[in-house]
Amino acid sequence: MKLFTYFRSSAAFRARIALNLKAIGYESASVDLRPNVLAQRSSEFLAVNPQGLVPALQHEGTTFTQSLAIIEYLDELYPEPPFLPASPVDRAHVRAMALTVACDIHPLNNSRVLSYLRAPLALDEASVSGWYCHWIDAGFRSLEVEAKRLTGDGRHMFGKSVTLADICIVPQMYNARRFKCDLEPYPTLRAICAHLESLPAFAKAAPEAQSGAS
Ligand SMILES: N[C@@H](CCC(=O)N[C@@H](CS)C(=O)NCC(=O)O)C(=O)O
Repeated sequence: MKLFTYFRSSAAFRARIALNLKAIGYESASVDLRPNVLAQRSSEFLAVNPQGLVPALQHEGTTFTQSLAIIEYLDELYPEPPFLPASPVDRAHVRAMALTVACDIHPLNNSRVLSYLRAPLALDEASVSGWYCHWIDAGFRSLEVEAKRLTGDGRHMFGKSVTLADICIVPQMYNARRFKCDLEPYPTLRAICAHLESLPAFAKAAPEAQSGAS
């Protein structure tokens, strides 16, 4: 498998965690998202993913995009360990928490959105950070309540094993720290992430563990 990734991309971070949890070896192709490079908008990468976003995964001649679709593809291809619980009710809870991150927080804070705030909207860095942390807060407030209700051990978002919700929360927490958002109001999420980040599959997927991280 070949993963188009960027060390700092939180959506690619999700895919890297999933690949590691399934113990799938893969080749990494770095797509430099820095504003002065914008490799995601090159014709070469747009031929891989017309959306110009990472991650993208190539496997057996097919290219897959969207991190959650990639992760569910891997889960269907390699069912162990499962990323979703067995019952439909529990699966819906896990998916809801994952989607809170992937649909309600991340898209508002993606790099192209932040770039748009800087230019043409001319927001200064303090305002951009304020925007970032506002949407973290809006999402984390509900996730804190949900995780407190659904965790089985204070170390996982749902139950007592790693699920799709854990794969999504860790990269988002990483970025929230990077933007210096106030995380004091989220003790449950912080405790869960502290545990998950100690697991090899998560640690190996972290931005600083990627080659070319700077
Ligand atoms: N919903 C997509 C989001 C992908 C995405 O937004 N990736 C970001 C990095 S985290 C990206 O490639 N940004 C490039 C840009 O904004 O131009 C997914 O889950 O894969």
